[in-house]
Amino acid sequence: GKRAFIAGVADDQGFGWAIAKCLAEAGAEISLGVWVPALNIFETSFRRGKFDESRRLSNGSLMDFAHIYPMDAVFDTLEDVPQDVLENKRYAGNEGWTVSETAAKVAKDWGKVDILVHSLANGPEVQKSLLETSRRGYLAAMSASSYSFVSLMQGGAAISLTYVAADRVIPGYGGGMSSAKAALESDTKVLAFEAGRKYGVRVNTISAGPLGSRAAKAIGF
Ligand code: ZID
Repeated sequence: GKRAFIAGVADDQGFGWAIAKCLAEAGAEISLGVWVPALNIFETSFRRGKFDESRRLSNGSLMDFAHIYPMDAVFDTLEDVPQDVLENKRYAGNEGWTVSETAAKVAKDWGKVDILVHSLANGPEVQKSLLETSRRGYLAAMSASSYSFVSLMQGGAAISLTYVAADRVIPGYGGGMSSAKAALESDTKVLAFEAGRKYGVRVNTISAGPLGSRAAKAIGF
């Protein structure tokens, strides 16, 4: 079977979870990269059986994960992490969660990843119009939602999720999130060219329809 790493699952409500299920149905082994501050509640809920119903596959078995890693896709190396994050109590007790450290763990535990699924985005100022968005908020949206895809590319076939606000005006999709999706879509083409030649893999992005995930509810979509 194929090995799939899915970045951006923290409950059973989002696209990442749904994609995990499809891949599990198709016989893939799955590991997750869970945002560090969300990991504790995810693992607790998982252990207590909160997701058991939605883990059920068509053959009756429960979807399982080979590994669940804490990850924060806005940091590439430990040197990139500011002191306040290191000391944040939601990060304390977890280690090796930057992108490069996570990639090294995955390579050690698993070897090669066949499929990368990027199902994560974050725009701290998404509720502000682009006109009102600060530089910090804009760059944070790009870092979490666009560069994270570049950073996570480690040689497997890759797919991410985008939104039509990249090329049409969708009021309410602010904070630089429209910019971030436009970058993600352009990067998908360039990465398909580069990684296609370097690794012989495909790189794609799917423009998603509406799903009542945690992220979507947070912006009132
Ligand atoms: P989700 O909350 O399940 O997934 C986002 C995940 O990202 C969460 O698990 C977070 O913990 C994680 N995350 C955030 N920051 C970081 C970080 N720094 N490091 C690691 N993890 C982090 O929500 P989802 O399933 O909606 O989002 C998955 C992908 O789908 C994202 O790229 C979205 O932008 C994309 N997407 C979702 C929707 C939607 O409707 N849910 C739409 C388009 C694209 C959309 O907004 N009509 C109106 C709206 C839309 C479509 C049609």
